[in-house]
Amino acid sequence: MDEDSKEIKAEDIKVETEGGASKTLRKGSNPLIIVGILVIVGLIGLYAMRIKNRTLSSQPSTQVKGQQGAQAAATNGPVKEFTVDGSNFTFNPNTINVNKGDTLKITFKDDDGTHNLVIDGYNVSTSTIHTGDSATVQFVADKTGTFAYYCSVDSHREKGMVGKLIVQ
Ligand SMILES: [Cu+2]
Repeated sequence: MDEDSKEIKAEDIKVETEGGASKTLRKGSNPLIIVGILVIVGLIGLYAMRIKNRTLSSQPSTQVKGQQGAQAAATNGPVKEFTVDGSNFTFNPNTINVNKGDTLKITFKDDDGTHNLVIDGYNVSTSTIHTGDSATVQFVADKTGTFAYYCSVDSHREKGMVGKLIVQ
């Protein structure tokens, strides 16, 4: 049945064109189909690439958003972590240098005795802890200056539990 219909088609072509031309058309019918498929595949490919380009172009915009977010965080400065060891009666280190805008994360480790770490200039203080414990405070160093940090237990400050936070 299929072959019959093909022959009919071929005859139709023959009617419209001369013998030689109809042969080439008939032979060329398969390549034409292939070309047609290639064109369709090509169009699908182009369409797929367009979609891909769209998703690719949308990704940088989210990356830009991410960078803006990072920049927004950068105005607060990086988080700078410090560990301050406290013992009877000293802080180690007893000087901390940071830049204005830095976020400070200070972990106060109590190596010996009952202590705390207080920074009046920033309204920051840890709870009073005991040997082996630690406490963490985090804040943004948003003003320049030299601020004392000290232990407010008894007369520990006078005995030497005092240090300097220098914000430049
Ligand atoms: Cu103390």
